[in-house]
Amino acid sequence: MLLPAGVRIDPNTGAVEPATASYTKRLSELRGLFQDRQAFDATVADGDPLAYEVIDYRWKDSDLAFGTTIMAPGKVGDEYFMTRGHFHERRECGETYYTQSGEGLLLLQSRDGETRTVEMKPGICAFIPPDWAHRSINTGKDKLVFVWHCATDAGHEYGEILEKGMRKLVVERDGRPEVIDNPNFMR
Ligand code: M6P
Ligand code: ZN
Repeated sequence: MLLPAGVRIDPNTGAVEPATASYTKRLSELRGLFQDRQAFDATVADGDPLAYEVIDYRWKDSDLAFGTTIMAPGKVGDEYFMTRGHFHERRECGETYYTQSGEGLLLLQSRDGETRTVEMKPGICAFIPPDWAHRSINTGKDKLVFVWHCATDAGHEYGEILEKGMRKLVVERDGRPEVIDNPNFMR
């Protein structure tokens, strides 16, 4: 039987105590995501920085799961560090992202190609409707830490976003984040 628990989440580090699992993604594991391949190779060669970490509180016998994502600040060329981005395998499942610290943008794209962004900053809980692909982007100078909540068996579907990219990019222009069309988006 699953038992109730109070799980401590550190808003600055994203540490989850107790946690059930975690993984990290280094930049080299995100090949193909960024537009500027030369800058990508150079940044990987220059220490292959940690891009993000995901920490889970997840039990297969529960319908609900949550955890944190901790995203490092950084850029590849003028593109900010980002997550891979995914739809959910179970298309009826949405998600929430509640930002604890840092600043970023949540980039969303519906199945029929509508795009939206939601600002990520402390105090904002982003609602991700079912069947919208979502990618988070750290546009700040510090860590971006957020708490996510979704169905335990929502599943990740990476294929379409990995193959085609997203329709929009988030780049730095004059020191500020700007959302632009992705010139390499494959229809
Ligand atoms: C959020 C959640 C996780 C997801 C992670 C990284 O924390 O949505 O389920 O795995 O972001 O995103 P991605 O898997 O797209 O790289
Ligand atoms: Zn998700």
